[in-house]
Amino acid sequence: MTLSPEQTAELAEYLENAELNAKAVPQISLRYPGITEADGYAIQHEIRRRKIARGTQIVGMKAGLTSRAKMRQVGVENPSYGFLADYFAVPDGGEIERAKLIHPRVEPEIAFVLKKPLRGPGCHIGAVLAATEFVMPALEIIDSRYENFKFDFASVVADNSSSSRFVLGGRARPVEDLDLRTLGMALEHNGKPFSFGAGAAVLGHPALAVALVVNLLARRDEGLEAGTLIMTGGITEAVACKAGDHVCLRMQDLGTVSARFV
Ligand code: 0L1
Ligand code: MG
Repeated sequence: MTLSPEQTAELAEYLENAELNAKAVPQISLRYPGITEADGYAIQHEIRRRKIARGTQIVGMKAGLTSRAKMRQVGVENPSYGFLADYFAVPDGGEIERAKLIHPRVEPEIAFVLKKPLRGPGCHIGAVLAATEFVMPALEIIDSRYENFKFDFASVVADNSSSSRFVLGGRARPVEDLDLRTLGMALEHNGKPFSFGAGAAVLGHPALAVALVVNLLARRDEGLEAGTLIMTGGITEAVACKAGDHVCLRMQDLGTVSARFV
C-alpha cells in the first residue's frame, strides 16, 4: 500500500461522488502515480463500506476483465473484482436511465448463483461447480467514472471495476446440464448482431472467474456466502449505448435477457 488511510478515504469519496453525480473524473493514478492494486482494493472496499453505512445492500459480486476481448478493449491485462449494489439491479426487459450514467457500455455475461459458501485460497473449478445452484444469462452495464474510459489497473480496481447496473434474465439452469465452455451467445444492439462468443472466452471456463474472485477475497480473509450472485465478466467486448438503444443477449440453452436505455 502506498496510500494513507486518509488518502484512501478521500479517493473513495471522490470516486463515489463521480458515480452518484454521473460526472467523469481523471484517473486517480495521474494524481498518485505509484498506486498499487492493494491501494485500489482498499479504495473499492471503502466505497463499499460507505454505501453499506447509508443502508445500501450488497447483492453480489462481479469478476472483470476475464476475457482477452475485454482486456484488449481497455488495454488492461489483469482480471479484477467488484461488488454489485442493490440499486444496480434492472429487471429483464426493463429501462436503464441513461442520464444517471456517464458513458455506459454493455457486456454479455454468465452469472452464477451459489448454493454453498466458497472460501479461498485454493478455490478451484471443482469447488465452484459443486457450490453452484444455477447459472443465468446476464447483461452488465459498465460505466467507468474516468474520463474517456481511460484507466490503469489500480485505478479501475478502485472504481469498483466500472460496476454500474446489471440485468439477469433468461432461464436459470444447473451447471450439470450445460457445457459452459461451448455455450454460444450473440449480443444484439438495436436489433443487429454486435458480437458473438462462447463461455470459454472467460478464462477458459466461466467457473474459473468465480474461483478467481474467491481467491482474491481470501487475501482479505473474506469469502462468498451461499446465495451469492457472481457475474463472471464480459465474454466479448462491450457495446457503447445511448438513450433509446436496446440491447439483447441470446444465450444457447439459457434464453434471452434484454434492456433499453431511456
Ligand atoms: O471495461 C472496464 O470498464 C473494465 C472493468 C470491468 C470490465 C468487466 O466487467 O469485464
Ligand atoms: Mg463485466
